Formats: sequence, C-alpha cells, structure tokens
Amino acid sequence: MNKYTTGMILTQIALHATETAAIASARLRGFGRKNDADQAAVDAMRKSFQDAPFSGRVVIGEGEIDEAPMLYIGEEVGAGGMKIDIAVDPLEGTKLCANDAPNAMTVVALAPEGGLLHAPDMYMDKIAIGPGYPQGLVDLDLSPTENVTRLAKAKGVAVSEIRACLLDRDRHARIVEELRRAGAGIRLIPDGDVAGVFWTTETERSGVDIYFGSGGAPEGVLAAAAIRCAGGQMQGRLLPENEQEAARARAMGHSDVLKKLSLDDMVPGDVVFAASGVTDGSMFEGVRFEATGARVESIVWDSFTGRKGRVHSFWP
Ligand code: VTB
Repeated sequence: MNKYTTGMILTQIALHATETAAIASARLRGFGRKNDADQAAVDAMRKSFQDAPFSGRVVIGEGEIDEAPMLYIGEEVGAGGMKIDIAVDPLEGTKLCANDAPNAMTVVALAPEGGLLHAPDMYMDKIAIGPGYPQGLVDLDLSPTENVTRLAKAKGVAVSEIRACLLDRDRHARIVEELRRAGAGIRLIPDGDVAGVFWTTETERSGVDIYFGSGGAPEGVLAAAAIRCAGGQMQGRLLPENEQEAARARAMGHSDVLKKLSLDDMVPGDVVFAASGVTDGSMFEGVRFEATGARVESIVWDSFTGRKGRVHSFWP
C-alpha cells in the first residue's frame, strides 16, 4: 500500500476513534465523575478500533494488562490488515472533563509497526516549539532563559512577546521563576500537556510559543506525533523517580534511560495524529449536543500526505 493510501485510511480510523470517544465522554462533562468519563471514552475508542481494517497493537494505552482491562499496552485490536502501532489517550484531562473545564480532548496516534516509542508510565521532561525555526534552536540542556531568548530572537520579537506554557505544578516553580526573571509570559495549565505541546504549532490560534516542563511520558509520545506532523521541534527525557521506574524503562527497551530523546527517537517515521474536543478549548470547540445528534470538532494531521485537517462532524 502506498503512503497516501495508508495516510488516508489511518486518518479515517483515528478520526472515528477520537470523535466517538469525545461524544461518549462529553455526555459525562461536568458531573464530577472523572473515572466514569474516562471509562466512557475508553469503551467508545475500543469499540471503534474493533472493526477497523488493520492489525493494531496498543503501544501507549491505559496501562499494563493487570491494571487496565481495555486498551492495555500490548492489546491487539482491529479486523486484520496492515500492522499498525496505536497510541491512545482516550480522555486527555479526565479532571478537566469532570469539571467541564477547558481543553479536555480525546487523542490517538497511529503509525506503521515500530513507529511509536514505547514510553513507560512515568514523567518525561519536555520542550517543544512550532515549525519555521532553525533546527536545534531550543534544547532541553539549555536554561529556560537561554531557550526563550533564542526563540525571541529567531521570531524577531522581544522576550516579553514570547508565551511559554507549563503544567501548574510545584515541581515547575524553578522554571517559572526563571522565566519570569527573563521576562517571558507564562500560561499555566491545570492539566493536559498534549495540548500544551501542540499549541506551539499554531501560535496565532493558541497564543503559545514554547512548551516546558515534565508530564506523562506516554503523553509526550502522543504530543511528539503531533509535532512530527506539524513540522515543529521537540525533545524529551524520561524522569524515573526511583530504581524501580528505571528498571521498568530498561525492560521496555530503554537501554540508556536518561538519554535525551529526539523527535526521531519518539516518532521515527510517518504518523497520523488526531484529537477531538470534549470541552471547549484553545484549539477546537467541545462537543455540542442537539436534538438530532452531536457535533464534534477535531484536528487530524497526517505526515504521510502532509495534510493538516480540521474536521467538523455531525453524528446522528
Ligand atoms: C500529566 C500530563 C497529562 O496529567 O500526566 C498530568 O502529561 C499528571 O501530572 O496531560 P501530575 O502527576 O503532575 O498531576 C495530565 O495533565 C492530564 O492527564
């Protein structure tokens, strides 16, 4: 199958999964029941993959087989066909959905077998910027000050015009303090760093230039898929908190656990990335229920063809 056909088929599979999961979890928006909302998204996504024309294997999912009955790591889904690796975050921002707060979304990335890094469930340090900048402009090993200064210079604006995005966590206090001293603007988000990263790819819409800080490693690979499609830059580094976590990473194939991961390490080849809005957000609107059905807004980006789609669907 050529890459255009692959891209088109994976686009439809990914979109079907994120749209149906978004509708299912949106029905539980604002009820304070984050686990139920997550379960609804997982069920819908699992069902969506069941009849999909591929032999899919979950490489980033809901957890290990003993902790997640559905969409667990290693689970095989699909009706048969090309071998595809699947990364899912059925409901990214379960708390956001439960609180009907902005930016809850459903997320999927699909790549030919071997195309997505197997990320253990631990923290990852991340840095990302959008397309159009010289390669290597920012780097995890540079200070936050240096990164925003270089970015401002490349963009041709003052540092005060640069907006950084971070998860609002105590562990980020030092980065925040340093960025304030450097004079950059900061958007602190309560949850959802997949969005935080991909916002950097559409600064005019989102207002975010650069993403910093640590969040889930699985979310890091999903975000890397978005960056791969949009042409931006991203680096990650696993942050095992103890020897057990480091051993888990090694068992998953990370021989050098603390290696600085490039975009190519995380997503070595072509990929399809899709995300659908559950609650309203900076990139798309949340699900709207009407008398005869539901409206969903999504992005579906495809590095096979280079298409960056924005899709509005109606599901009766
Ligand atoms: C991170 C982030 C996610 O949850 O995993 C975060 O990557 C949990 O972080 O996007 P803490 O352990 O610091 O609370 C999300 O924000 C949402 O699932």
